[in-house]
This record gives sequence, structure tokens and C-alpha cells, in this order.
Amino acid sequence: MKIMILGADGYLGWPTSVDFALKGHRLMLVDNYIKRKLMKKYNKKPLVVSPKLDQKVSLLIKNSCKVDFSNIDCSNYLALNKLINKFRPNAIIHYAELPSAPYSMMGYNESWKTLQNNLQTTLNIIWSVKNLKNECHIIKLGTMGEYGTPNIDIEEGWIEIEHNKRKEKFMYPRQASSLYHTSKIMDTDLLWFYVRMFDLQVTDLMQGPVYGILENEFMTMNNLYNTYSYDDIFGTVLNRFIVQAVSNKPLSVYGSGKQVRGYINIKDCLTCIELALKNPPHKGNMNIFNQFTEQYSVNQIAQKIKKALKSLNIDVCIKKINNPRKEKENHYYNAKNDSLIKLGLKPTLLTSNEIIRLAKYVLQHKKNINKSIINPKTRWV
Ligand code: USQ
Repeated sequence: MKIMILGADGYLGWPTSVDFALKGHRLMLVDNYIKRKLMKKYNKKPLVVSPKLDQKVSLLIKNSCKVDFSNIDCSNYLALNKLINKFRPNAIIHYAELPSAPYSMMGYNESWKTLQNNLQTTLNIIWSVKNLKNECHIIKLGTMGEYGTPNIDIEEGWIEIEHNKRKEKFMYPRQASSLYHTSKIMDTDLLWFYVRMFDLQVTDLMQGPVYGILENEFMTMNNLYNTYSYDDIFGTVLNRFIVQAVSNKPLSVYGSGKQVRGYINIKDCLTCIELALKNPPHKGNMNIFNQFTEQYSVNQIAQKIKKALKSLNIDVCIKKINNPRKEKENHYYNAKNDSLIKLGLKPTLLTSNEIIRLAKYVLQHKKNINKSIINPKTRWV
């Protein structure tokens, strides 16, 4: 297939690119390094700084992969439209968004940048695909955070409501607890509107926090793993906790630690993307799949890490700190995730072995850890 991957330099973009390139798809990778630029601006660095995408792409080409790279800003309509028209993809995987909840809550400029980048890019993809006039499946990375933490079960995208003896199927109600997550709600609304107007084919993947490092032969041989962030702005909780454990810092549990989320291993994310690609909706339809494999509270994750790392002689300390976010800490959480499992996803569980494997990777790069970028500095209010 001809696939465009937008945001191909990122935590998920690069491993997806490698996976699909090695499987023989013809790829157009797109990235303007906005995340690298933001990380530099705020003095953050991932655990290992990887070479830029143009260099990584030449290694894939040496490996007989059919891959091109374009350094354009996807929020620039003319540039993106031109590229899509030229490449004529069968599918577009849309990762090209500013993905940080803390960044989006820093102040006016950061909230506007998040909205502008994320919504404009989504709108540009929609119009470019409409103009293409041939079938092109848009696969969009959404987030479980769109649903928030309602006091009822979370369905997969849709809910049937009966009101005054009449029934209708609606999008499941959404109420996020950061501006970033809210920008994803707006993306979903945009996509659903244009699916109805333009007969688009869209899959929206509602993903929970991802953890881990993807290892395959190409990545190991070339030492080119996915970026692994652990700082307060771009790192997510489980990856941050492993770095904290390895560098003998207490695990920073925000508030009571009873916040529950649906988590997923990066290996399973790639399987989900492939399952979405192989199962496109009919024209004028939108698939919404909840993309996580296990539900845990922050406390449960911290305890699992503490227990697992005993075997590496790491004595993990856990510390509750004032929650910098405004989020429910004591809440009901029961989200469905049947669709991707029905399509063939076999969940990789958060076992002690998985935690140890990840900790061993972080230990190899322990000298790179900068402890001063870990503590949270952004407060929601
Ligand atoms: N948390 C801690 N300690 C930390 C960091 C986070 O207790 O050091 C807590 C947070 O308060 C939150 C939970 O862990 O309750 C998850 O936070 P996170 O930073 O791992 O994830 P979040 O900011 O919610 O967003 C991340 C990704 C985002 C994705 C989302 C899925 O950055 O792209 O969409 O996970 S979800 O959380 O389901 O919305």
C-alpha cells in the first residue's frame, strides 16, 4: 500500500514507519521536527537523542525499503495538499499533533499553539483527501482522555440513548481534563462532520498512555529505537516512573494516585495501527476503537514497578506529591476495548518481565538521565 505517515519522527511515528517499511509498503514520511524544537526550547531531552529523520530514512533505503521523507509543516494547507496530491496515498496515518497535556496547560500561547496545530492539520488532511477523489483511509490517533472519567461505563466511540421513548445512536459524551485532550475532541468532531459531508473513510483510535521501547532487528542493528521521554512535559507516567526508579528518585505519584487509565505497550500500538489499516470502514463511515489493553491506577503501576525491580536490586521509593493537574482522583472507570481484540490484537501485559526489560534499556543509558527535568512544573490552575 501507499501510506503517508504524518509526524513520522515521533515516539510512535518512527516505529510505525520502520514496521511498515520493512513490511514492504511504499511510504511518504512527513515531519517538521516541531517536537524536537519545542523540547529544545524548554531544555528537555529524550533519554537518547536519535538522528534526524532524513538520516534514519537513508538507512531504511539502504535496507531496500521504499521510503521518502518530506520536511513540511502539516498545518500549512498548500504544502500538505500538494504532497498528498503528488503521492496519492491509500492511507494516511495522522500522528502530526502536539501531544502534551502539560504543554497545552502552560499558558495562552501554548494552548493556542496546540489548538492551531492540531485542528488545522486535521482540517488540512480532510480537505486534501476530499480533493484526491480516490479512496484514502484516514487513521487518526485520538485519545482515551477524550472521554474523561465519567461515572458510567465507557463505550467504544458511540452510545445509544433512549429519550422520551425514542432512540438514537450518538457519539459517546466527551469531557477532557486538559486543553490537549480537548483539541482531540474537536478533531473527532471535525472528522465525524466531514465523514458525513464528504463520505470519507476514517478510523479514530482512542489510545491510552503508551509505554515501552520497540525492539526489532532493524532497530537493534542500527541502534535506532523510538524516542523515550521522561521529562515533566513530554514523558508519560510509566516511562517516567522507570527512569525515576533507575535514577533512585521517588516515583512521583500525583495526588492520591487513584486515577485510573487504560494503558498499552508500544508493541501493541503498532499491531492496532495495522489492524485499523487492514479493516477500513466503508465510505461515509467512521470506526472508533478504544486502544488500550489494561486498566490501572497510578498507585498500581508504582507498586508493580517497585515489586518487579527488586530482582534488579533496585529499591524503589514511591512518593505522593500535590497533584499539579485538575483531574478526578477518586472515580469509577470501566472502559470497553473489545473491537481491536476481536480484530486480532493479543495484548502484551504489564508483567514483571516487561518492566525489567524496560528498566534494563534505561539502565544502559543511565548516564544520560538529567534529574533536573523530571519534577512537574506546570500547574493546571
Ligand atoms: N501522573 C502521575 N505522575 C506522573 C505523571 C503522571 O501520577 O509523574 C498521572 C497523571 O496525573 C494522570 C496519569 O498519570 O492521572 C496519566 O498521565 P500521563 O502524563 O501519563 O498521560 P496524559 O497526560 O493523560 O496523556 C498521555 C499522552 C497523550 C495520550 C494520553 C492518553 O501524553 O498523548 O493521549 O496519555 S489518556 O491519559 O488516556 O488520555
